[in-house]
Amino acid sequence: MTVSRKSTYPFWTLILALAIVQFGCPNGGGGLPDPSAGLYHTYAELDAEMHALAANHPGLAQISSIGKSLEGRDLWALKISDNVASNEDEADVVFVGGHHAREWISVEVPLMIAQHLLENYASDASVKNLVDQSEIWIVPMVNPDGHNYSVTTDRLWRKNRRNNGDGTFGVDLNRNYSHEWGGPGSSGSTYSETYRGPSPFSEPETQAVRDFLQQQAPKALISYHSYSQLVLYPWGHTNSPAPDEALLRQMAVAIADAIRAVHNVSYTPEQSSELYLASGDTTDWLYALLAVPSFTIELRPRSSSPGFELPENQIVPTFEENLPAALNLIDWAIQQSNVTM
Ligand code: 0X9
Ligand code: CA
Ligand code: ZN
Repeated sequence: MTVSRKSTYPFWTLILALAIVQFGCPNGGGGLPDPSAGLYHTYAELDAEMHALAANHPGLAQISSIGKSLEGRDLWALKISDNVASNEDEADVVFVGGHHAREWISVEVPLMIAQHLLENYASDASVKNLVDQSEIWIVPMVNPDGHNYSVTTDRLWRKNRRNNGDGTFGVDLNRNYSHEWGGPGSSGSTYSETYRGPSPFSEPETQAVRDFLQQQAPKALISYHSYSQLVLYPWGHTNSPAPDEALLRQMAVAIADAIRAVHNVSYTPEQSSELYLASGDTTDWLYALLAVPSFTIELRPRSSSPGFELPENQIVPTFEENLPAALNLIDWAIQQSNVTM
């Protein structure tokens, strides 16, 4: 008689097990392989890069978490300044990105600004001057849960990953800030892409940004988004002009001019409300709180094709054209602090 095989598992599992032993498993033997976003950074890659920047530039760069996302990811901030460990009496300037999950380029631009400042500090006297006289904060990914979902599951995801409890997910973080929360251009429907959440600052991500900005009280801020190539200034919740309309407009025009000077790409400066009315965004809230210039820059491309899916070969030129404007804004903030009374 023949000997029967008594194994619980079919024979092919043995072959598979041998194959894994032979060829290894991409992720240490468990779970899914790490997601990839090509030349764009995933959350894990951003985390690693920011820690590497801090480690490679001690005294000049310091990483901290300003809070955690709903799913528990740290919201990383990189501070760049001389004597970085001390809170000096220097102008604070903030560059944030990644409020909206699918706007991958909005993460890359602030990250590359940080890289530029740190990698050129020793060789470029103008960079050194700016960094020595200011405290620059880079918060490149405010919505890591949504970004991860965009990378792994749904490229065009916008909101965070709040379980709304009715089968829908997500709050639009750029409708969740408190100034005129619930006003025009935001939705009370959980199904909407512009769902404002159940209350102002209902989300841990916007709470973290709120607490961080209240703490730092920056002299200026840029919040990067995509797409449309716009330089937007408050107000966004109303067509009425902001109290500092003239200054805001002048600065937005200067930003657009500085951008165009690099690659001859046009970004249109305008009041946020001219794009469309929207209530509860970052820049309206900060401007209402501190009356400091707060801009939303909508990065490349100009139109819905390719829209949010900006080709990788445009990451570097988009950074390049936005760098001088960012440096100018830091310089402007320093000059404000130097005004003698
Ligand atoms: O709608 C937004 O949050 C921003 N555009 S995006 O396509 N990146 O989603 C624009 C916000 C500008 N603010 C106002 N228009 N209030
Ligand atoms: Ca300093
Ligand atoms: Zn956006």
